[in-house]
Amino acid sequence: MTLDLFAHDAHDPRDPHATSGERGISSDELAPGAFVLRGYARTAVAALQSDIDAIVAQAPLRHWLTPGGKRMSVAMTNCGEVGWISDRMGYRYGSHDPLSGREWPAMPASFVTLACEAAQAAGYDNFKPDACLINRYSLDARLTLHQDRDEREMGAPIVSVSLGLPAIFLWGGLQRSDRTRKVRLEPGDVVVWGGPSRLVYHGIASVEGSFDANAVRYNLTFRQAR
Ligand code: MD6
Ligand code: FE
Repeated sequence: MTLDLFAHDAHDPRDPHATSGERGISSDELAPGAFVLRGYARTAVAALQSDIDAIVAQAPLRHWLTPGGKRMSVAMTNCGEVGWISDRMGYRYGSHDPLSGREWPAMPASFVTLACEAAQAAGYDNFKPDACLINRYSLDARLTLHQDRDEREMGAPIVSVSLGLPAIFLWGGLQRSDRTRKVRLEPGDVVVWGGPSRLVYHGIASVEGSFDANAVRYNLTFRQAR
């Protein structure tokens, strides 16, 4: 399926009136309520990356322990009113970075705008993200199949932005044992999901290498957590 996305888009400074079709953006519907907006954030990747670097300077990326005591291979940090935390006590959202004891860095206005516009393009009005989880994947990092269910507001979608190296995203069903399909996510792709797909199992199977041995993948997920 192809949606006609925005008639205008604030992320393309060259032509704010270009239609999504003119900008080469298409959308795949993964399942009811879940869309991959191909290249939606393409013109914003450099600005997003420098905002991420500034956040990481205040709240460093770290490898959380799972409640079972395993070190996660994905390195994480947060910005926004609350951040996603994991340790032996479980998964949860908290207003302070446990490493520093300080509040998480504020969510840049450009992040909020991008997340809200992408949500709207997928049919979700009034998205108000209060949490942005920043994930960094090196080549050996994986994210096993999981549901995102630590948020209070299950009526709100999640908006996920891919940057850096491409990755193979696993898209399953509402049961962990459901078949998964593989979706290749490239930098600038945005996945929006909610509604009947809000609790679909998903993960990252692998990250694709490149000639640059230091390259990594970043992913931003915006949530309405509280
Ligand atoms: C990732 N994303 O793309 C991992 N969760 O790196 C997620 O786990 C995720 O992309 C909820 C909604 C969208 C996502
Ligand atoms: Fe997730």
